[in-house]
Amino acid sequence: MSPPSRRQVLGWGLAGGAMTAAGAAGLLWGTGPRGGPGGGSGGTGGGDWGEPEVLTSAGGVLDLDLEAAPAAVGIDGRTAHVWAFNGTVPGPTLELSPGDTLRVRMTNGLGAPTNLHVHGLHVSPAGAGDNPFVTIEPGGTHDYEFVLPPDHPPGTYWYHPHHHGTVAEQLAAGLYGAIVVREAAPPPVSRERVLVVSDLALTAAGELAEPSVMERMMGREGSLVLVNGRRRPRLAAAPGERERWRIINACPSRFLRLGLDGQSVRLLARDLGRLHQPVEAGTVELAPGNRVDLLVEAAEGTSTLVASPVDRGAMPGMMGGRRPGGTGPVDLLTLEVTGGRAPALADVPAGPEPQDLRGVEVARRRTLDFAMGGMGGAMMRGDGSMMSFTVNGREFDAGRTDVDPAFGDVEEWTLVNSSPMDHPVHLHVWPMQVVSGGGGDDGAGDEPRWADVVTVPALGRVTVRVAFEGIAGRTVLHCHILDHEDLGMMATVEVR
Ligand SMILES: [Cu+2]
Repeated sequence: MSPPSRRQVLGWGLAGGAMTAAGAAGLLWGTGPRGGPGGGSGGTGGGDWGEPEVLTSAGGVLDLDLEAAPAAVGIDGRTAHVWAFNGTVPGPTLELSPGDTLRVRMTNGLGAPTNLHVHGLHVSPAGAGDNPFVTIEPGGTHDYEFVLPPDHPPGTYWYHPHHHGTVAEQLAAGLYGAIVVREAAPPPVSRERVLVVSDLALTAAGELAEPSVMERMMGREGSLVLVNGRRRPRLAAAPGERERWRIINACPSRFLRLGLDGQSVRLLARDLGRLHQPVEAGTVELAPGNRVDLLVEAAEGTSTLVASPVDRGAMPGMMGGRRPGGTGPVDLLTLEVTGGRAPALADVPAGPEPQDLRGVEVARRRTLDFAMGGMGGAMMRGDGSMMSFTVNGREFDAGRTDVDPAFGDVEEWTLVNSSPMDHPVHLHVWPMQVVSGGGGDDGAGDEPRWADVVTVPALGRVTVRVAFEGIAGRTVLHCHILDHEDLGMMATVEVR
């Protein structure tokens, strides 16, 4: 991978704190002398590598209790008061196979409504399924049942709350976890790791910090960027080993442009889509919600996984020149490769030929316009209430049906962004194939490019095709800058 342009030493609070009222007042956790193990001068960060508990299906079923509740967790040697699934950040990793049934009895231990979404899974959105219209009141429970079809694409997915109006807040508080759908014949690797990347904004006392109105409109970015709830963990490998990293961007708004200096890295999969052949990866970019599977061929030395800043646009005249993602590179983890050389592994065989909708007949074409209203400078009010976030000019209304594909049809959608900020668009249940626009050349050439979050650049457009097959029902599409979604940039989709 290409090296990061430069390296900065980041005090956690100082990085993003400049954009918050709390940060300006010096109240963010980390604005004082850096503490905790490894947090001192030139430290490589606190804590060693770790992953959440893994819960694996047996006999075709994974059955678990999941409670969303306040929790005190240790981060970098200190105590942070967050919200967590089953007391850990991230929550447990759920390991499934195609055809499995996932049953989750979810309990709401928060003081606010919540629910659960299984991001990327091709499962029914009806009833007890992946239903974004469910509300679990405080103290309540809901029994979810997600039935994966036998031909469900293997891959890296994740879960998080999806209750409209509080999604960004609940993710920013610590509520997310990984889902891995196993392959029958995985590529040969020395080991596999799950890397859930998230960000947190904490006060000096370790409490969750409130975002400003401006931060919500830009999409909040916590200054403390974590991998599996740890700051700059260290992990070890031997030369010649091959690792598979399943990386999930669980940040509410932060884009990740990832580079791993000094190592040979190949892109194996994006979102649900295993590439037919892995390709050499320079930097790879993940919008919020995106995943990548990387193959790392370990070479002796010490390397750092760095998230470089991504310019995702700005609102003119409203940010005082500050732009989201402009806080400098962030070191995510350190890989130390030492010791005797591992025996060589077999080559990675080609994956299945991906489906390609480019040659098929399109039943219907639509244009979906993602807009931020009230942009005319003077119209801006201090409370942000003049700013509307819309799809085709309308804010989200759960009772209205916006997009109504017929079951079995292939549709072509032109996703238009008429605003000056990027919007990563996520469609639940049915994956999208990018057929034009979208940039982000990942080296896979003309190969079909599948994703469940597609970034539509500021003032740009992207064309996708979607096959509404396998599953019918009513769900949503929305911007995965989750503050934008909460502010209205979401539409209903009903497939009949
Ligand atoms: Cu957006």
